[in-house]
Amino acid sequence: MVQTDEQLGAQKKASVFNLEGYFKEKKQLVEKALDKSLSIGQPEKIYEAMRYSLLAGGKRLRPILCLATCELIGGTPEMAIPTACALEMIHTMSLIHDDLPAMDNDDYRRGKLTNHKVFGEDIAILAGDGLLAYAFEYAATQTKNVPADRLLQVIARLGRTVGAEGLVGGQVLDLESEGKTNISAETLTFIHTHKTGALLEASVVSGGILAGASPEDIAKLSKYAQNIGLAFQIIDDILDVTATAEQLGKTAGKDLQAQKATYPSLWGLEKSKLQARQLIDEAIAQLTIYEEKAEPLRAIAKFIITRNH
Ligand code: GRG
Repeated sequence: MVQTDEQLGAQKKASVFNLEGYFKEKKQLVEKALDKSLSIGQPEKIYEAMRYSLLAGGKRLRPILCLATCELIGGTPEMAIPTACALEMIHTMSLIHDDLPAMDNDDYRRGKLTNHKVFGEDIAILAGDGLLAYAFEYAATQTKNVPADRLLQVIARLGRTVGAEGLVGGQVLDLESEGKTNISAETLTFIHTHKTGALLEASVVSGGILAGASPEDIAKLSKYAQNIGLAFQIIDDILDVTATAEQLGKTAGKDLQAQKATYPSLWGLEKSKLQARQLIDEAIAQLTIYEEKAEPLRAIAKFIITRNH
């Protein structure tokens, strides 16, 4: 039967992926799991500090990417949820340490006072350390129905991601570059692929590993993640210039104030937007073979460049 243009249009509309609904459902799952993952123990103060930042909201992008990829490769949310929580614990600890006076010195994060502003610097450092250690313990002990060799790969990957090969390395170069006016695009890209990209890539890849992805899948997923990771950071830099503190939930204009090299300072706003768009197109191109099963990952990639917070 030949379909009319109207019928085809209606069909297309109905099949448009509902990212808002998807985010809402996955976010609820993640929030519930995070709340359950960490109850108050002794000494109470450190658990309160850890929970304060872990449950302070945020987009929960990393856990959602992990869940989405696990499902894309044929796994279940149950297989990925402990790793998804571990990823958010690692992300949260990196934000706590990043906000410290010795680093970015921020008073607000996710619309709330930063951890050290509420609990003091000493406890904030320890809350970060506690979350980092617990992330590994949690993924290792709580993951069910996943072969041990896959879990071991995920844990090794997470270790590499947080260390000098990843977040720590990126942060060091970022700190060393502050106030320098001659930072190259290569240095800036090194900083961001390590500081931001590495954890996004680990989120995507770990979901795949848990579900038993092939080396070919992992290669495609890695490329997808590297591209969205860099685009994410370009947009972050753009938002630091264009968004309000209210939209960001943290101080706006911080990069300019700290004389940080950013993509807009290097390329200007228009070229930065164009580069981000190209990276997203390349990321989406990696997903072709997965057809409609990859709709969540495609929609997340598009969200990254249209987000305003
Ligand atoms: C990991 C051992 C270890 C130490 C930390 C401080 C540090 C080393 C690294 C800094 C990492 C960092 C803060 C990178 C910035 C990443 C980034 C763009 C954060 C904002 O992410 P969103 O927008 O935030 O996903 P929400 O609040 O939505 O989760």
